[in-house]
Amino acid sequence: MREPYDDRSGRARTVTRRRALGIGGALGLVAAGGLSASAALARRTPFTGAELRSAVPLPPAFQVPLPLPSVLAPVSTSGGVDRYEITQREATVEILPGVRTPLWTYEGSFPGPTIESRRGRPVTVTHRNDLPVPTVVHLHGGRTPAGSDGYPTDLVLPEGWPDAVHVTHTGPGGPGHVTHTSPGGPGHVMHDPRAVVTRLSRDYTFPLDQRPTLLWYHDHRMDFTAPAVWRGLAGLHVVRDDAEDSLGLPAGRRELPLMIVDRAFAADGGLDYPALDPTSRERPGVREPYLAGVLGDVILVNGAPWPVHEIDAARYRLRVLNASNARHYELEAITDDGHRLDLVQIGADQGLLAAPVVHRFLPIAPAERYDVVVDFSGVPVGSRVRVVNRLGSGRTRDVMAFRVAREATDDSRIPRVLSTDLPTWRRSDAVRVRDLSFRTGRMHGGHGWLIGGLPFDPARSDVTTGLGDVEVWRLIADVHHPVHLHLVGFRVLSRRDRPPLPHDAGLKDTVSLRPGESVEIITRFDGYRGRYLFHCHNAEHEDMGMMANLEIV
Ligand SMILES: [Cu+2]
Repeated sequence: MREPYDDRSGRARTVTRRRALGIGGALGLVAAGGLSASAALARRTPFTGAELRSAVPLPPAFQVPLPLPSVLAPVSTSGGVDRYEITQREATVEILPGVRTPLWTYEGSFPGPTIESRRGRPVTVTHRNDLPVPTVVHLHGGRTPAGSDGYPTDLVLPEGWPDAVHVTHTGPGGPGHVTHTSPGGPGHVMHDPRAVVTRLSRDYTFPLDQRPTLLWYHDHRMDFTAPAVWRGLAGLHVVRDDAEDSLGLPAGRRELPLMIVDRAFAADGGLDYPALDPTSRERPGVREPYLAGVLGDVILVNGAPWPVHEIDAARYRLRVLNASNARHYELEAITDDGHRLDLVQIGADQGLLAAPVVHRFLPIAPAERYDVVVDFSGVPVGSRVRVVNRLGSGRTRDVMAFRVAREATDDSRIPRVLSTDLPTWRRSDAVRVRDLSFRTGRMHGGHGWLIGGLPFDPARSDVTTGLGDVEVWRLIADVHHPVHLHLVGFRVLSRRDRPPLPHDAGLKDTVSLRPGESVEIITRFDGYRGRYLFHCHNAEHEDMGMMANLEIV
């Protein structure tokens, strides 16, 4: 098999030593020498963003047990709908051993509780906002009616949030009116007459009429998504169906969700984040060196630093999510004696592939998911398999480890045919082709991240398409931009005018554009009419303008 990243070869290693320069330096070049200089520099770096350094002692790797997020129990299952309640609240959690870290959480934990659902069975989640700021919930990858999709101005206001200062509304659930200050400062105000603002709580309904896969829910508030997710507002949502259950894939305790993030810790034990306004109340944005993205020096999996998990010598299904704000990973699994285990990809963002794809390492951008089977049966009992990020250096090279604890029987299998329902859209099906650039630029007198040369404006129409239309989008990037479409899954048609890479297989909702790269995707705008979004899922880029409206009529 062709190695996906062979075009970058060994250069990344030399560049990581120049970390002090980072992309902060590259952004300096944007001002001095224009976009091409930025792209030229970024092309030689494996990351986009700048790394915070923790101010507390960090634990050794592979000591803390891997937590598994608790599965939320429904409050009701009557009437064909599973009903859940989640309270968004502050909580203090021990992430690093002996260190107390205040977080913003769903139900007091990070990650939030997992919701397990069945294809086609609706789920309603009542989110109550007990946090000090407005929130918005988006179910990433959900095929969701627009009213429950978490549009960034559909705020849920906390108690005591002043109506008059930034938001006015006509009543809970009623038509709202949001006035919001932009990153450009208080002089620039945006109006969104279509916002639906509620106070204290909101019901989100998810029909889940979609392929089974790993979704995740997270905050999506206008201008403040990055700090809110960084503080802990993220959780998993699994969709299953009978067809997938009958495949014989590793299941039960041999199916593990792995939510990977990076974070940094301040001297007081709290999470460090370079916000201009640490309260996330008024002024969005981050300090200049971090404009390209905020990276942490601690890798957490399911909320634990560099954890270890005891396993059987058997196949495991690993459902990997990169929930980091800006960090990219190239994951590989290496035994202590240096042997690399195959990563057998069975699924992408939007569910099962047609057939398994074997990787030696897997690149994963923010918000992407991979469903992977790893066979540990050949690993001697008592030894260890490390999951490593080839793009990291020093401590960020380690992610987690598995310790093989015992021999075991294994009746799981990986069928040669995993699914037969993947869309087969062809170029000739497309009723239109759009070109969309994802680039840095000026926004309201400051630095921004732009789509098609424009920063996000909720009141502007960007893409309008008909329900059922098939379109080809040609996306082009300056630095790394993981591009995410709400509502629909898509297929990757080409990368750099060449065939897609092996990890582009299947149905995706987020595609990783690497520096200077163009990618073509094809999709059918199916499901629901209404106002949706597409955006960069580097959370800092997203907050600094890199979103656009997707109107389905
Ligand atoms: Cu971006």
